[in-house]
Amino acid sequence: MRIFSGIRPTGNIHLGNYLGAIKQWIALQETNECVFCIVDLHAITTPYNPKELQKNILDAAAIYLAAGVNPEKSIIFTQSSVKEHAELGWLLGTITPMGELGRMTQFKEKSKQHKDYINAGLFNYPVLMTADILLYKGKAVPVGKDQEQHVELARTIAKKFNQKFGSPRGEAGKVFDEPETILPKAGAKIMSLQDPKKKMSKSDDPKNYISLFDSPEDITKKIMAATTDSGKEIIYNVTKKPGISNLLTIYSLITDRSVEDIQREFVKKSYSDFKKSLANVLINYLEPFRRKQKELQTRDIYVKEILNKGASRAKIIAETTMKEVREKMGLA
Ligand code: AQP
Repeated sequence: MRIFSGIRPTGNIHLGNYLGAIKQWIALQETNECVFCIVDLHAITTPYNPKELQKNILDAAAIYLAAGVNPEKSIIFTQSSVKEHAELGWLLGTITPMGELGRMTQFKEKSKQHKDYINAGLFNYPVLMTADILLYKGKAVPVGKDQEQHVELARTIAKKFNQKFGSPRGEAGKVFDEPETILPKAGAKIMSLQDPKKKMSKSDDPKNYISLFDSPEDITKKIMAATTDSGKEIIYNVTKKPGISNLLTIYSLITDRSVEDIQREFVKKSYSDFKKSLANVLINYLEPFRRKQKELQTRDIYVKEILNKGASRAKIIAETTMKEVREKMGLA
């Protein structure tokens, strides 16, 4: 099965991005053909600094590699280096109803967040994301909960395309499969450390998230300062204890232990004991990420070469799909 997923190089990739998306990729690449993109064309739909974009792309590539994405198995590349993404995005825009785009939660939230940066690219984001997936005939998309609505829309657009341009031969006449969302069983929505009712997000103040490259000191500071709830017990209860529940979820996913098991360990212990232990667990878990980043920072050429090779492999698939799409749409 071919799988597609990506991350916006918009700064510090965090624990939410990792637990919601990247951790799944590592397992999936063992038995599937995976295409993992650094989606820079999506990154520029919200305010950004052009001088920092190339660095953010290389940082994202370092995270993919440090997390265990294997460039021998999976295709890793930067979206803008394969022009077919933009072309297919434009073509699919012509069959996407405006109403569907206006319903998208991400568009509404980002428009509120960046009131003076509400651009057509942000509105069309889900169309480009559909193009990203369909260009590789992706059958499944491992993402966090916040992206589920976009994959649903990708299914709608794929269906519309098949109905409008596919051959009338049922399954056999289909140009695109309708891609499925793959959500992790737990960790599909990691919450902000300071406001556990909001999702962890890179564009928030760094106090709200643990970046995968955070120093041990920063990890300890952020976890110790994370919002907890009234009461003393370390119990999973999202409604009554959203802060502690979020920290328990993180603890469980990082240690591969059940939440119940962790709760048992911390019966009669304080929030502070629990947080100290979580900070230590995170510091150890993220140590290879920091080490790999340091190593890769001195090996820009090597990382760029991986991205270039990935782009060449991606281009072969993308060109084949585009040839078919142009023919079906009467453009060739
Ligand atoms: N808090 C989260 N919990 C679980 N998964 C998450 N993802 C994002 N936040 C969480 C998943 O990470 C992948 C990459 O996300 P993205 O960079 O494409 O954009 P995003 O969803 O908008 O992530 P951020 O961190 O909130 O970035 P900004 O602040 O730049 O918008 C996706 O699979 C996403 O579901």
